[in-house]
Amino acid sequence: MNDHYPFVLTGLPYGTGALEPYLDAETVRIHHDRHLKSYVENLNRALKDYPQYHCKSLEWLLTHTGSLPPAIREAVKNNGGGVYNHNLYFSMMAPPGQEPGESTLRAVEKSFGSAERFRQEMKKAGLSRFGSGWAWLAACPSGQLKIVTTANQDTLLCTCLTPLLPLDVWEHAYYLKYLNQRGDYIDAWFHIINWKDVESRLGRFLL
Ligand code: MN3
Repeated sequence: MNDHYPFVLTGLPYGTGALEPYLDAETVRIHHDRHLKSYVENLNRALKDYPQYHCKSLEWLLTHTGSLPPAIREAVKNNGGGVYNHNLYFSMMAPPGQEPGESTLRAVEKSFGSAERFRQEMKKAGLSRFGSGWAWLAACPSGQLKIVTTANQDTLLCTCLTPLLPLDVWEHAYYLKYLNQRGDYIDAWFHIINWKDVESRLGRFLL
């Protein structure tokens, strides 16, 4: 992926129907091809007339929003955050049938007591985020896992937390199939987690 201006829409690592029946092809297609695409386009539009930022990475832009010109600060924060969060989100889902590996399971059990308890906490967090935002499984520098939420397209980049697993709880992520039943979407999403990716992100904390 092009990690500087002009940012490009990253392709999905699976077919739009690959997450069925938990997440339908139409939801995945519209979410990726329209919503994520708009974030990419709006980010590029915001940066277009500011060549001094054309060599900057997305992470740099998102961790330096305070130093950006006021005219583009919000647009870069919201659309850049949208690009960053969605690239993680789409890459961290996978066709049904994956299970957490041994070391991930151990880390989850150590922090939450059990995998079931982790699912309960994650669901509770996703449901409690009022309006639009994200729930995250994240790692503290100590290796302790925790669940947090962020509003809108805020990222975890300016925190000390390492994101391990993002859950998009914006209505656009589930409304076509689940209408207003966010909890049903979250229950379904547990079946399509890319645990292999969680494990590799968790890797450095397991040493
Ligand atoms: Mn979304």
